Amino acid sequence: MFFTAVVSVLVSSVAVVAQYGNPPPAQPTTSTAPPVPSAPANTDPNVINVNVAPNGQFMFDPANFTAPVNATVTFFFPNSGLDHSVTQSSFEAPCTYLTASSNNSAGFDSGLIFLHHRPLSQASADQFTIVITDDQPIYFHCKQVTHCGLGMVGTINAPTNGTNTFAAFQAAASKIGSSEVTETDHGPVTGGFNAIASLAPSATATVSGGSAPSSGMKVVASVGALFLSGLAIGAALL
Ligand SMILES: *[C@@H]1O[C@H](CO)[C@@H](O)[C@H](O)[C@H]1NC(C)=O
Ligand SMILES: *[C@@H]1O[C@H](CO)[C@@H](O)[C@H](O)[C@H]1NC(C)=O
Ligand SMILES: *[C@@H]1O[C@H](CO)[C@@H](O)[C@H](O)[C@H]1NC(C)=O
Ligand SMILES: *[C@@H]1O[C@H](CO)[C@@H](O)[C@H](O)[C@H]1NC(C)=O
Ligand SMILES: [Cu+2]
Repeated sequence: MFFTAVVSVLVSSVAVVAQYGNPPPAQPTTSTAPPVPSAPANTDPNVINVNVAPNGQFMFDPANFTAPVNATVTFFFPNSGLDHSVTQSSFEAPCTYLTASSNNSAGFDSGLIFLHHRPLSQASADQFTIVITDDQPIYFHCKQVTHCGLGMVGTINAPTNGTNTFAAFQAAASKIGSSEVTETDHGPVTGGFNAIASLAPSATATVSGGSAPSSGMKVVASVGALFLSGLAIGAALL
């Protein structure tokens, strides 16, 4: 409890500094991170939960799965550590946001989730949900610099054989590796191609399937957290 409270105060003050335009603070190390809420187990094929960077690993879990039309896929962000995103891309350009073309509408993008700029009391598992609209493959990655090149990518309904498989997509991302181009973060983008996000990511009042950041603190719901998140993003752009 005491330890958690100390960490909370530290992170709170960091968040205040960040709002006044200083560069993003040093990332908390994993040894000081609070418990990371994890996604509930997948038992319903129409409701799929994905952990973003479980245990600080640069991965999605699951990273490669099928989802029927109308299924909801919800990404659970950790409440500490590095910032991450769920950003739609294409097989051809694994680490690049999918812009609209004559072949496709623009991709969905959670935007980078600046969780470490928040007080831990508000850093419950942010969630970002997409609804599958087609049986065609969906490719996505994390836009945080270096993460995609480290293989932090995922596929939904990718072919199981041939050239455009999950394995080939991840290999293509890893091949980009450290020459990955830094992507601009414009915050969340709703919509998408073969899957649609209707809402920006938001913190939730309850933490499903994991421990709350601190047992003594009530987790504050979305509005305040989104406001803070907006400030953090604004500060990062200065
Ligand atoms: C998906 O949902 C829409 C709207 O509710 C419905 O019209 C459609 O039949 C559903 N498709 C499938 C494959 O379930
Ligand atoms: C659209 O798809 C065709 C066929 O796959 C491809 O040749 C073309 O380059 C694509 N156009 C764009 C703008 O992505
Ligand atoms: C390759 O995948 C297609 C569907 O994506 C399937 O119909 C076919 O049987 C697969 N072929 C092999 C050799 O696994
Ligand atoms: C990706 O998922 C599909 C469907 O679940 C599976 O058939 C395929 O073997 C997986 N590919 C890899 C590389 O894990
Ligand atoms: Cu990441």
